Amino acid sequence: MKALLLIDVQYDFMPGGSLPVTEGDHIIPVINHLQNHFDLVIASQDWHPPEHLSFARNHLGQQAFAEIELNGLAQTLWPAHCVQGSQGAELHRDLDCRKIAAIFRKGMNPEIDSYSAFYDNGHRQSTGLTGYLKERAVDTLYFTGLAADFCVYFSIIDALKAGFACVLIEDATRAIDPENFKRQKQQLLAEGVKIINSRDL
Ligand code: VGL
Ligand code: ZN
Repeated sequence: MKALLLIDVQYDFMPGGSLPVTEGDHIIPVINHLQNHFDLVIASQDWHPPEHLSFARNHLGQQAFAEIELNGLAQTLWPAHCVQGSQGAELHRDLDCRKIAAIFRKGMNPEIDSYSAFYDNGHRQSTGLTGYLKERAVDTLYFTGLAADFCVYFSIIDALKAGFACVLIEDATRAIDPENFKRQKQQLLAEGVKIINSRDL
């Protein structure tokens, strides 16, 4: 059984949002079309409390994109984004949500960031996504969404560890830093991830 994963297709990661990814909105029609090929579609949603410690504004004298240590883990400080209940945290209205069977929220604990849809960055707490997918006999995951070099990348790393075959649909994602994503793609290929274009499906 295969499943399509839509990672963080939220306004704050789109042009005009607080942590915009270049061309982030270009992936929406691609994802909408892709859904025709899947019987199971799952989404994730970055869902931070206002006091989340990944936000630069919650650290005196820190600027967005600074690198700090937070509770023993390296942490990039971000502009405030995807605050619970805010418009920026909503899934984009042009995203076809009719087939989304479940939405897994992450990043609720203010003390730790959570890029992956499976675990927080310290692997301390699971979202339950692995169990959900295994119970539905899913063995192959197709990844789409934002941002390619953060939440999509770290979700794939965790999915590999959990034993899922992983396919990254390249034209259904965009990176915050495309150069960084280029290196990550080489690593993912070496670990057995298939990288395809939506046309190839
Ligand atoms: C993300 C940075 C901070 C993402 C979430 O969805 O890729 N990136 N929070
Ligand atoms: Zn976040």
